[in-house]
Amino acid sequence: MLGVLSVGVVSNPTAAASVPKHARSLDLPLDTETLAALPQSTMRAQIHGHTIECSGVTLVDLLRHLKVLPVDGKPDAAVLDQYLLVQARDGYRVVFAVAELDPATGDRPVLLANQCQGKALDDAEGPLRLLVPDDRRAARSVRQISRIQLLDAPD
Ligand SMILES: Nc1nc2c(c(=O)[nH]1)N[C@H]1C(S)=C(S)[C@@H](COP(=O)(O)O)O[C@H]1N2
Ligand SMILES: [Mo]
Repeated sequence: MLGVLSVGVVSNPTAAASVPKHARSLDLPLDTETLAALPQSTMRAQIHGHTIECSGVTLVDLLRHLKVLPVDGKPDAAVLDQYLLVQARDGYRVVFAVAELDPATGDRPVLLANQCQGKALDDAEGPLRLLVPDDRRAARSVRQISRIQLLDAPD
């Protein structure tokens, strides 16, 4: 794909304007101070048949803090092509549409957890992980989170 794209750009200068680009890219703050200042929530989810209970901050509250989502009501239509890319230290990556999380649209709860079963998370799991209780399998319950970016879908 990239090869095809660069050929197009070289042969047709006007195509340069349509090179996929992320008009908006924002790293979500994941530091302890920011997260501790936000509302704390608890969620329970099944992972491989056993239930874990974790606490932390919902992705919605983090997006509200950043003014990506409103505290109440419908978000701006601009969020409809935005998504979060969640990356882990082991290279695992998953995405969530902002609209999927937005309480006025998809309303899928996702917790950014710093504690499970009443304890801080060890290096294999944390210090931060996701919990996605309504997913049918735990594949997006990312452990070892290193980065969460807010991105615009490419042109
Ligand atoms: N960083 C990272 N997170 C991950 C995975 C992974 O390979 N790496 N696997 C996912 C899958 S497929 C599942 S089922 C759950 C398993 O969670 P557990 O290790 O807490 O049981 O983690 C998810 N989160
Ligand atoms: Mo899994």
